[in-house]
Amino acid sequence: MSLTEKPIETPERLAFYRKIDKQAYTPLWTVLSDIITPEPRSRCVPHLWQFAQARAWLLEAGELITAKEAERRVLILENPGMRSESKITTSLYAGLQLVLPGEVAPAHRHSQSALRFVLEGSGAHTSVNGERTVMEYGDFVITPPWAWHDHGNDSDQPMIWMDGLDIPVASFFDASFAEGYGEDEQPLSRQTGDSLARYGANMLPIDYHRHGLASPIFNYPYARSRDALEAMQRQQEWDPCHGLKMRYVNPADGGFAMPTIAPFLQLLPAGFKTEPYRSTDATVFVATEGSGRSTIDGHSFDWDKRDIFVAPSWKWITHESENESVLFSFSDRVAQQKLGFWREQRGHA
Ligand code: GTQ
Repeated sequence: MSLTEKPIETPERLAFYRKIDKQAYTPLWTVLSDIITPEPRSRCVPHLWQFAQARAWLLEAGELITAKEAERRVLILENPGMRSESKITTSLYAGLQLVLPGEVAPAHRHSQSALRFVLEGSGAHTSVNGERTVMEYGDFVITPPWAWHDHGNDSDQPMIWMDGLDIPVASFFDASFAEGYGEDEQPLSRQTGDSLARYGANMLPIDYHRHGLASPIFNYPYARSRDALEAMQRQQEWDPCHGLKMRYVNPADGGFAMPTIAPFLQLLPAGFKTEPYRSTDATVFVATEGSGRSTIDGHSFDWDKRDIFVAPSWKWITHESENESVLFSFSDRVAQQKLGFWREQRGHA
């Protein structure tokens, strides 16, 4: 017997299994090699969603249902290996949300954490815990667990962003709670920009005490993150597997910005080809700038600005940038690291 093989069955054994099965018993040796595997075995497959296609279908959805009636007008990006499970990876959900001019997506809250990554439009807003933030292309916005949030669009253009949520994690733990606020918009109690000033200027209020696990900053503006990458790239210190890759942090503790979802932003200079890399956190990438090609588990995906693609756990990935490119990405790395599961490997033999 080993972890990779099952014992050969005999008629006596099979009769025994049938007898105990009726009372909800299963012999471990018949399933061990399926449940404790030498390497991750995932139904998650690599896939790319083209933004142009998604956008057309989102706008079509915009003629079929309002944001208010839908509660959230979102097209879920479903992993082709896990259809009808509302997952982009085994542990994470992703969707594309459209808010049309004049619309509101009503205030609600849930145990699941959400991130937004803005892909089109300018000037729509999200309010979180009494503060409104105005969103621009590439902004990374957090809705912490159980925080009231509503979205609105006072601009004259459609607004589209990617949502990333830990819905499958909450489902796994059977820990989903949700409620509506009862009004479209929550009352505002803080000035726009207050959180970023208070927590996002390399200072913290002198008597700051954390409340909750998410970062107190809830909009990480793209302009700032992009400026940082621009300044750093002059140093020409490229990680062979990642180019120049940064993680969005919670300034209160230096950990990831969210308790369950790890967000990243990376720059690849023009013509850069990364060395193979794999890690146990299946990762969702958004091409924020540029164009290129990523090869995941031997499948190549050409991406353009705004396309979204997913790499499963423990599959080799390489990126090749055509021109200078920026990739936003998110995964469950923060959760895996806290629980002791996370592994990575660079450059296969
Ligand atoms: O904006 O609150 O894509 O509650 C899925 C569930 C977005 C949201 C989603 C949600 C939201």
